[in-house]
Amino acid sequence: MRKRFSRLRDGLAKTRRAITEGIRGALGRGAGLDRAALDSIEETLIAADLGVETALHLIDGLRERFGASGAATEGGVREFLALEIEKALRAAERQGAQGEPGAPLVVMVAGVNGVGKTTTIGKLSRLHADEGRTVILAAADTFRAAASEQLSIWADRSDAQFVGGQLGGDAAAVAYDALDAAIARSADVLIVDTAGRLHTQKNLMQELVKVKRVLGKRLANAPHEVLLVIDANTGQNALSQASVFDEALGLTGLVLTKLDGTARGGIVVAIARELAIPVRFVGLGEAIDDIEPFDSAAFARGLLGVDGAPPETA
Ligand SMILES: Nc1nc2c(ncn2[C@@H]2O[C@H](COP(=O)(O)OP(=O)(O)O)[C@@H](O)[C@H]2O)c(=O)[nH]1
Ligand SMILES: [Mg+2]
Repeated sequence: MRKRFSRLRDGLAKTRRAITEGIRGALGRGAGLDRAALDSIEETLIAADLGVETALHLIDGLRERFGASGAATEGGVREFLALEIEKALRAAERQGAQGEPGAPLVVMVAGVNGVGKTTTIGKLSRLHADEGRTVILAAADTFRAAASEQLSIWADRSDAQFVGGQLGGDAAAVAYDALDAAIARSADVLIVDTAGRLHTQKNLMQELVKVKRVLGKRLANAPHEVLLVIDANTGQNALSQASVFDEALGLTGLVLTKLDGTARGGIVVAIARELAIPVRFVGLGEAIDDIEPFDSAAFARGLLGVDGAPPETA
């Protein structure tokens, strides 16, 4: 438990430092939460990628909470922001998909190139295997030869089975065959990897829609989860990625990768608040266990440094 807690805390270190230093600087002029201080905190929040809309909402809240007296302490401001952010994250939470008894849980994973889809699938596969579930990974990324190979390596690492397709083959056909195999072998979970694409590439988005539709033909209600993987360093473009993929596929959740080392962790808050899509997992490194289920409270506190955790080095 201790270790997992610290990992998220470490991942948020850069974003937290930027935010807490910004708040300290704003209040450090000794004029309390005056207009200039609020402006400066607003800039800090926007720089951490919380988004303009969310930043304005938080600043309004601060003005209301501390406005009249203007006598705000650094700790008080941090506590207030952590609570407001936790509220925003909780509002987007939704129950995870269960799948149906006697049939595999089908998870489809999408996202633009290089965000960490395949790596995330390997990590998720490991999490399921650790819970005693049998997992099949399907390589419906048929664009690159290396893609299939990469996924099969993750299958080995996570004790999952692997179903691939031919290079340049039909992604939907691979997905269909893999679900067929998952049902025949009574697998508990099928995770479908897809080729990276820009959300602006209409024909490729159509292919994804087809993958989704075909899964539903083989098994009613599949896929049960449609996850969009987003690189935490993407910045505000993540918002448009999420909204376009959501429109095409109906996302059930997000995975935010590469939270380790980014100073832009606030994007999670912007997405949750503006799109109401829940974050399911965060990626905190390249190794198989560098993943954590998303925890709204831990995230909000880690972002503002009010989690009371002992220092990382302890
Ligand atoms: N630091 C860090 N790197 C990651 C994380 N997730 C994935 N990566 C790296 O991002 C790169 C692209 O990952 P990949 O899974 O191939 O992306 P895909 O193209 O979306 O399938 C690889 O070098 C991964 O090791 C993460 O959470 N943290
Ligand atoms: Mg990939």
